[in-house]
Amino acid sequence: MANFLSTFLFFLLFINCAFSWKKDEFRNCNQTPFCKRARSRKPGACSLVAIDVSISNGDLVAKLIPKEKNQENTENGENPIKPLVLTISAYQDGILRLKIDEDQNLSPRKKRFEVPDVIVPDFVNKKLWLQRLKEEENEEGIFSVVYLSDGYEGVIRRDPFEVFVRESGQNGKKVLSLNSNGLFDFEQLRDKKEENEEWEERFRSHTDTRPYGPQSISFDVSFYDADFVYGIPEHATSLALKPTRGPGVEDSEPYRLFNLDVFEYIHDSPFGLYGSIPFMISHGKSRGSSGFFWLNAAEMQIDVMGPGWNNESVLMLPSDQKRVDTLWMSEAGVVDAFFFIGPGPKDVVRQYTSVTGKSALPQLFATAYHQCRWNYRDEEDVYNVDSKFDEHDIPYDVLWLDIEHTDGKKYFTWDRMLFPNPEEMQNKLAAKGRRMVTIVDPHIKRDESYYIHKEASEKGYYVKDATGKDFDGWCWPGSSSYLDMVNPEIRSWWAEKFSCKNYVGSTPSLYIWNDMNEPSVFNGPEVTMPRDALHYGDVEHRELHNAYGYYFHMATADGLVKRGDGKDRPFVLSRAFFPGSQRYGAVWTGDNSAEWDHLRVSVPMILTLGLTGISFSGADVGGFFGNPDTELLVRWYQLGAYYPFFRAHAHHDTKRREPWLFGERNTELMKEAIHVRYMLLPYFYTLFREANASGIPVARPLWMEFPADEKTFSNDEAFMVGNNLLVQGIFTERAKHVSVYLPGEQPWYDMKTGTAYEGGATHKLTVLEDSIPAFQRAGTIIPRKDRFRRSSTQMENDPYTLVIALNSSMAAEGELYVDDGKSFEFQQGAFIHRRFTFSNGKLTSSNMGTATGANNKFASECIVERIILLGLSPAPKNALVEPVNQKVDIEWGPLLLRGGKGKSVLTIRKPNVRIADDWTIKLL
Ligand code: NBV
Repeated sequence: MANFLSTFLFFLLFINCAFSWKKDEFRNCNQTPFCKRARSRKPGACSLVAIDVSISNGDLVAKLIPKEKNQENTENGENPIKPLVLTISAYQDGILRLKIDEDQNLSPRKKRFEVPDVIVPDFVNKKLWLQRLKEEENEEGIFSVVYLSDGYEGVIRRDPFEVFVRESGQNGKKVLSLNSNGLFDFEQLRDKKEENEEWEERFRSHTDTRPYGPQSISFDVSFYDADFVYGIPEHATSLALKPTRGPGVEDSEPYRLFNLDVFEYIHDSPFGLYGSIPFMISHGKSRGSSGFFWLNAAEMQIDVMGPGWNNESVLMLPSDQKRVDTLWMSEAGVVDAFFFIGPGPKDVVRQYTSVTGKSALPQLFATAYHQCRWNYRDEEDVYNVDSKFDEHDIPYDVLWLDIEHTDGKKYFTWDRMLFPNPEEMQNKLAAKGRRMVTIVDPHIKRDESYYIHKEASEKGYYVKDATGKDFDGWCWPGSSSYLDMVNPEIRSWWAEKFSCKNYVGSTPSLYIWNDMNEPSVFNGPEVTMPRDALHYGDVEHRELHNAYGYYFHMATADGLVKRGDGKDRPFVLSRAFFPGSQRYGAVWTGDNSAEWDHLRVSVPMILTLGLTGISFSGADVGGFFGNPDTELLVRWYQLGAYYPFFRAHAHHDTKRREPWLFGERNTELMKEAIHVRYMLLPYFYTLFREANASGIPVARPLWMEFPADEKTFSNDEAFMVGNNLLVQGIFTERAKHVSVYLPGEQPWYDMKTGTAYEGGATHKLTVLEDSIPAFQRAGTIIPRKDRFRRSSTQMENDPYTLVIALNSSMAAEGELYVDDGKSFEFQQGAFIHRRFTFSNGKLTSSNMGTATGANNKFASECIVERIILLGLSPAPKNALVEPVNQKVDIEWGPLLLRGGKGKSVLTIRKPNVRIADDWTIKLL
């Protein structure tokens, strides 16, 4: 009976959630006491001063104490106010790290949580050993200064305490600062002031026992010479973050960072979604970019202050010191903050990813097209969908199975009525070079006959509730518990579950999808785990909430690596994320809706993820909830083909929407969009390698490539794929015209027609049905593979096409990166990385630092079968390949790109040079 009742209640709850997003289910700042307290503080409220500033162990150290008080002072006569310990360290490449915590020697009530496993081990070795402290005094106070990098210094002002990075030398301009507005506050752990002091917090029907009381931290951070700030995903909102406070901003919530499973999220809101990255990047015309990262996994709220928020006249600021002020508030943890000096946007991203890691290089198949739906019902459905792709000549690489493939939502099992022969099914697809993905969520069904539950409960591997019992919450399987993934032992146990032996019915061509890992708990406060639940090491859930999904993703990805004996790169898609998630796999933007506004917001959401290290991301093509009309679906395919992660997905209540279900013409259009992606795979893969090496994302805001062009700063309708391609989405129904701003001084070539458009201008273009505007930047070379196969695997030995878009000096350059597409051997130099340069009528292919000859374990016989030159004049007659001294045909003719008929361009046919070799092709 009790069971029936709870199931009934659960369905009531679910039905309630399923209709639309209920704002009231989630806390706003006013209902969140730490946020409300921090937001109500006035500038200058912080009374802390820095004392005992010195150098110790290569760091600058100091103590923070309240002004005119000493350690004997008490707050309300009860709790001694203890000094806080401040440490500033400098790292190579212009990174300043600031830590502030309670003094461990004064035995605080509990050690506050510092997030482990995010900072990459390599970073620690980049510490600069500070030796000298320079003291300065002027009318603004006493300052202690340390070296940060050539041209920059780290500074601490004593009274009131302030930490900043400035340019060294005469002008000493500030770049980034903390506590310049005096909003710093650090609630130290303490005993109750009175026996009956109320520490509990209630929200709806939930009570948070808060056994440790208030422990929040807040402070202001200022970005100088900044026009805009960006970053801090995940929110469905604009790329340039809109102010949340200040004149003219009514009633806005701060940007919330709290991983949540939000049903039917709205397309423009600062509310927190599935993942959190507390990293913000500023950009301005006069100086460039700087960045700020706070490594903290508790709930965070961030205000972006509009000019004049503190009644300071905007006119008072010198025009070259335009500043964006922000307020950062977190419920718990410590201050572990990083300042990045830039000065270019790419520098900031490189600096940030030197702390949290570069994007993993995906297997090649994962960069191709994925077909998903909740759910492909059974094996027959799978075979049918698979063969329809072939019938319609549409390539795809991966077919996905959602929760219904399991036996009662017990992950690692199969519903054997629907999927009697899962291995055979995977093997049949694998024979065509295709893979499958199954979903594995973190909620474990509390069912004694389920081996995962049995082992986990016996070993004590579940997160505990506040009373110390296994936490029991509701999710898809009903009563569920959650593995304590913060514990490395549990992660390694979990990883073992992915071996082909342990995961019965799996084969090496099966990969994994982690959903609901915020974690989602249907009957929990705000659809997640109670904050007073307990983890490994007595850490409260409130302290690490935002990192839970990260650890789950990590353990799953490690599982796939172990499964392949460390040889194969894993592929795991995760919904929740945290700084560092880029090292473990892809993420997607969750349950969007089949609406034009959701198509539009997918661009800033993906660009923001890229700016904050997560290059491999995408949005559900077609929109998850609801039925897209055909035009929207087609436009979504056309845009999605340029997302780093390209997957169509749909809710189970929606109509089927595979690309062949909308009439011949629309099938053609969707197929065309998918073909564009396959054609560009060599270019995408080269960009994924760049992200892997440098952290620079695959999809980039225009200002990352054109940092001095103000017109690009708030453009979030167009974006760059690498530095060679600009893509403009079409976000309205039956659009006739679209305005496209093409930055820079050089022309751009329409990818389809070869037509040149002037740079530095806005062009009003006629919108076409068959594609969205995409342009190749003059001065670049894009490698492509133009033959179409069933999957990327089957294109492995196909020849290349090089598209050269010439700039006004008749020059261009580009890159091609190739490896085996699956193993880790590229880390040992098993790859081909070429640079192509065109100048003085000559195309040259040269090596970009690959191990050559016998040392290079990766060989490829692939050749270049076609070279297309855009923007060439005057017309050459012949081409000569060197060193073989062979003449090859050239011809003039219209650019023929998938049915489009364009400008007359020059094509060099069949030069047949190998991509692995050095060669030159001269136009004569
Ligand atoms: O597993 C079912 C879905 C999944 O298809 C979707 O992509 C996830 O974001 N999942 C959420 C749970 C239910 C959502 C209503």
